Amino acid sequence: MARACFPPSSTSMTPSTDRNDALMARARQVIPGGVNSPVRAFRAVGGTPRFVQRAQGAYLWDANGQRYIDYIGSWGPMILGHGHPAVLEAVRKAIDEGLSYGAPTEREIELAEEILSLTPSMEMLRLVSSGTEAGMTAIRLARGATGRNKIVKFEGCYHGHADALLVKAGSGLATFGNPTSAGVPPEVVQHTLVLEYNHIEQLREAFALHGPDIAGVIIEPIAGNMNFVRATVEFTRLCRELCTRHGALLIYDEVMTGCRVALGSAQSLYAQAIPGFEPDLTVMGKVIGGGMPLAAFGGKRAVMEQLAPLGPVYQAGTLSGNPVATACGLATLREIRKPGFFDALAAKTRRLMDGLRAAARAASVPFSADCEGGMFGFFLLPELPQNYQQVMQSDSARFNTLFHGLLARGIYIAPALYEAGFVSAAHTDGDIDATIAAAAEVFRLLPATAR
Ligand code: KE4
Repeated sequence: MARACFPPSSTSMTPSTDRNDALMARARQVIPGGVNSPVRAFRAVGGTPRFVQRAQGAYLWDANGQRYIDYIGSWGPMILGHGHPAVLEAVRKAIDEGLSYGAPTEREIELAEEILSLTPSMEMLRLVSSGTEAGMTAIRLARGATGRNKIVKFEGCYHGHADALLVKAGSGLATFGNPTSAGVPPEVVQHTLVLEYNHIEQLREAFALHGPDIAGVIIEPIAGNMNFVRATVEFTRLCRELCTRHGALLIYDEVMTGCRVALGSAQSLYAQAIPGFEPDLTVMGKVIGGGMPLAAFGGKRAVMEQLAPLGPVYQAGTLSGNPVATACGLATLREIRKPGFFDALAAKTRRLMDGLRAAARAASVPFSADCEGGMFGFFLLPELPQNYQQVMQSDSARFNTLFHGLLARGIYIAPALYEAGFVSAAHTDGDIDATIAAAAEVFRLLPATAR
């Protein structure tokens, strides 16, 4: 998705970043933009990315030895915090047994069984190495299983960087999307229809126009790539009804929300509101790999058996089901399924949001926040947004000031206003209170005119 860049803010409050600056200059010589994934480059907020030296528990240390309370958690996977002893032990043991075999292992079955037991909508799954790969293959599978080409996605949702999904809305419902990246031919996105998130009438109209050709609808049920925007229950019900009526597959992208907003992922929350609710395919990543390159997609047996070697839909991977990554994921899932884990995590996240809300109110800063399990989002807007257009009404200059103010106080949040945040089991009440106190200071520094 194309996103605007903003000028760097004053760095007068930040501690010395000499070594980060030096490393960035060196990185730029050998890695485009100095980073291996664009959002790490701080382009939206300006300034120099922190080069991480090490991490432990809730903390990261940068190249200057400066400590930060980490609310990015590797963009979601680190639900236990960094360096959890049970996870490290499982990984060390796995390493001793070999790094990769390119052959099946018992541990892959165990991890598949573990994920399936938490996610009843899936009867089978396949393990891959990234969320992008999982989302891309779920689309191919939906097309292969239905014999149709059209895919519906929603503006502001991100499903990885597969060509067919790097697309923004076309000029109307009768036209399909436009590429958001150079290198994606218009023909490749001609079958992707981009609709507004939570827009009931548009979804109805899209199915009325294209129903028999739609292979699937892919959605982030809680859109972490719009910071934190929930699909309404009404919208979710309609997605389900229309897919069922028209024979399309409902694909839940739970790469971010999977085992993060609840043990049973976001779909378990919607199933509480809509009895019997299930997506047809689920895409997962991040937490299920515990910090190693691992993701998955799964669904009902009849659909999953369309995959090679059983069926005609091809998919493969040299490192798929890697023995070290599966050990890491399995150890992580075994921790998070312990009784009370999610209640405690959700309580911490709520404590953070409640504290930030109160601090913003005290400084008369327009603010709204939402959270679920260990995932949160906040906006410098008086009301929670419902779609991408509303998210983008956030004042980027004020977010920029907030971001750098927090960073200077040792608090590391995502360097973009459209990215969710994450609390881990390692965050203490003390960390959270320190974060709220830092935010209270920064809220008071926001330009008076903007409050
Ligand atoms: P990866 O290919 O990055 O493993 O996963 C792609 C993906 C798919 N679906 C959702 C809902 C996602 O959030 C992601 C990846 N998330 C981004 C953060 N917005 C990862 C960070 C990055 O791109 O560097």
